[in-house]
Amino acid sequence: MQATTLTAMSPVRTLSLMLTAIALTAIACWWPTPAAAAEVSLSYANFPPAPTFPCIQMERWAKEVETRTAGKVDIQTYPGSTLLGAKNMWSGVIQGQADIGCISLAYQPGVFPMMSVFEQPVGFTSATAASVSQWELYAKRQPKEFARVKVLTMFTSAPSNIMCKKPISSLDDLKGLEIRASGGASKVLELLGATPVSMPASEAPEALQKGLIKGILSSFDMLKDFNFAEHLKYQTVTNFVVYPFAVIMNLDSYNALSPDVKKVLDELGAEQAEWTGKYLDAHVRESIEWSKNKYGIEVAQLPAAEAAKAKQKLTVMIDGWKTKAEAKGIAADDVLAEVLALKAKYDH
Ligand code: 3IO
Repeated sequence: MQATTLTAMSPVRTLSLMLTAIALTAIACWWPTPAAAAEVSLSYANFPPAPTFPCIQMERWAKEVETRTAGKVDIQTYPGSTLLGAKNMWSGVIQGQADIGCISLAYQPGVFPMMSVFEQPVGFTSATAASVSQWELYAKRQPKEFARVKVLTMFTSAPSNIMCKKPISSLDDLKGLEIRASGGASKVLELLGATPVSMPASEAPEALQKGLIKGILSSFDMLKDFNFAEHLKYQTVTNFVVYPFAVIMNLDSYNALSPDVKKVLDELGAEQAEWTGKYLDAHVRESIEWSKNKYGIEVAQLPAAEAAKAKQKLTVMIDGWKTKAEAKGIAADDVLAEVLALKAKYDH
């Protein structure tokens, strides 16, 4: 008797089951599915902590790419050296440990004979002007020092100043003083008689805490973003150099992208350089105000006579850059003239 109950389903019941199935299928098709999973997921490594400007620009870029590719591309960001650190960023991206990475060129002296022109004391007074100039020079000349990667954008720090435990009002005050810097900025300190201690920005907090350094030569955003204003009360405006950066992508990762995605990335290069410069220039002003209010920092200009002396001492630096660049087959005079023309065009 059991068999009968199983097979003899009433026609009404069969119809209602069929209708239910049809209705469920219809609902399933209509129900908004979560945004289609991204077709491409890219990792983006950065060395300093998340609140610093290289990471702020990274998040902005990631968001723009996700929006402009309508969710096709998903960017996983790794701030604070969680995927690659300052020293293995360049090689790590080339090897594919991250798809994208942000490098400060000053951390690898000798590797970028052309673009290190932006580490020279040519007198940029804003991150916006220097960033736009750096990108324009790169885009036009495509130096072969970057041939192993795809360059997505470039930008610079704001002009570098001395953040110190003691006031600096003359070059004499700098004599033998241990100051953290890197690349071109370290060379500046050496020529002025200070004792440069070279390391990436991400290692500076520990060096300061251990008393290995008395100050830092970099841009004023660090006063707030690394909380350096707490221990470095005396700021001396020198505008010696900027630190150039590059956002680089693994070549295989880039080549694997579809033409429309490549186009989105390519078109963002110039815009991102300018966005980052503008963000940073505004943020430096905010950082100084914050530091004055919270820690009562003092900001002074290097006296004009001392600044003139410094400028004189630094002229050999540009000659040194030229010699090294020429040895690598670069038309150094031509490049330098172009940088100065870009500066005249954008820096006022
Ligand atoms: C910098 C690097 C990482 C985070 C914030 C920053 N502000 C200015 C710089 C420039 C730089 O590369 C350096 O080492 O001072």
